[in-house]
Amino acid sequence: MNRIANILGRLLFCCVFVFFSSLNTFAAPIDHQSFQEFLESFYLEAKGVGITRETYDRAFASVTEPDAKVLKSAAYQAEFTTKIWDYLDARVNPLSVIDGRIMAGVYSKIFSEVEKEFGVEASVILAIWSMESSYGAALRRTSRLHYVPRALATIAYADKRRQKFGRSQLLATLQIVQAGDVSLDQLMGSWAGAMGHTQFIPTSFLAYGVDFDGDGRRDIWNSIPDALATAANLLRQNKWRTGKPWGYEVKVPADGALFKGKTKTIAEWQKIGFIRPDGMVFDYVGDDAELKLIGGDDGPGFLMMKNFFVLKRYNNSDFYALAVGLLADKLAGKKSMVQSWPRPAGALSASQKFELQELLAEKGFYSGGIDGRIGSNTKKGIKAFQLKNGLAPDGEPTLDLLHALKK
Ligand SMILES: [Ca+2]
Repeated sequence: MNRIANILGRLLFCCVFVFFSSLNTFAAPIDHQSFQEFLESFYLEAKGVGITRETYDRAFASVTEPDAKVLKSAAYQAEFTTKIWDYLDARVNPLSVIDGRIMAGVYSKIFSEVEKEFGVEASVILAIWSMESSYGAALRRTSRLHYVPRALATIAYADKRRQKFGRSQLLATLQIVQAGDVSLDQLMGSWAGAMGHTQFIPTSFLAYGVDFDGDGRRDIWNSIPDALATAANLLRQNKWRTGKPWGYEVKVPADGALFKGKTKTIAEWQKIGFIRPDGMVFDYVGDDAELKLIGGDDGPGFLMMKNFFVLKRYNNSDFYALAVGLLADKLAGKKSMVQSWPRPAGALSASQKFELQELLAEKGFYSGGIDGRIGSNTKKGIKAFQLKNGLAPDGEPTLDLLHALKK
């Protein structure tokens, strides 16, 4: 358990709701104000939504300058070349499944109450909890957390591209402060303001936050019942269909890829020749489903139903919603994907990625988590190994490299 907790603790924080895609960030003050001048002028806006001077001053009492780390994160340009199989390897793997089963046992009473109240299956909430904060483990990495009023004020003040987001989220944060859901020293979140076990941004917290343990506060930071119920509430409010699948993996018939992005009933898809790869029959043949080819035209097909799109309300990404769906299936003991992803020749499978990290660690080239995520630290380790062994230091995790490590 310790090892699992430790590994989970190292899993990267997953930032929910917020997926920024444009490319230019100018981390410079907007409107030529100093940060203090900005805070002073923003009070008028806060006052407009009912924030008292007392709340405002209390929220910013400890804040003297922008959060430099927030600006650094805001300027970071995410890689857009991530493939779905790499994304899933890092999130739907033996580790997330084992720990999910443990958490399902520990919190079984809460899960059955949440299921009863909100009509959302425990396996789905577990999968979201895993994706958002590694079942809370990410919240213990306090060095990665930011004081939310300061983080959002920084964005509103200096991040041209996200200024509007920063301002509206900052106003929502001040409303949370005023409502007293959480003490100021615990009002921590990601650089972009995603908070607590289920990584809600402030406006979503205000819209969906639930006090499920009945102590009078909606506390998604410390109360597991509140956090899980809040996630379930978001799905319910967006019309989650209890007991129905998120969709089906399908075998795409010849030329079937032409229908990519089209919506038809399952029965209609069947008529065109789409089948389940395990030979099982479709349920819900009258339901609408959209054909998605998330791994490209040569990869497995998916007929995505209503619940898939409800999951995207949590985080508007096909990768995210598919990962939640597949992990939930595994946690519910259902069969997972049958077909393989079109991984390029020489690419590693999920288990081989774990093996690679273990071997690098054993040989002293890597000290990060054994989590199947090939991030910059793992790549650094690979390069160090390659240099030491006379190989071209490209940092790429390939089968050849794995074989070299095994020698
Ligand atoms: Ca509560």
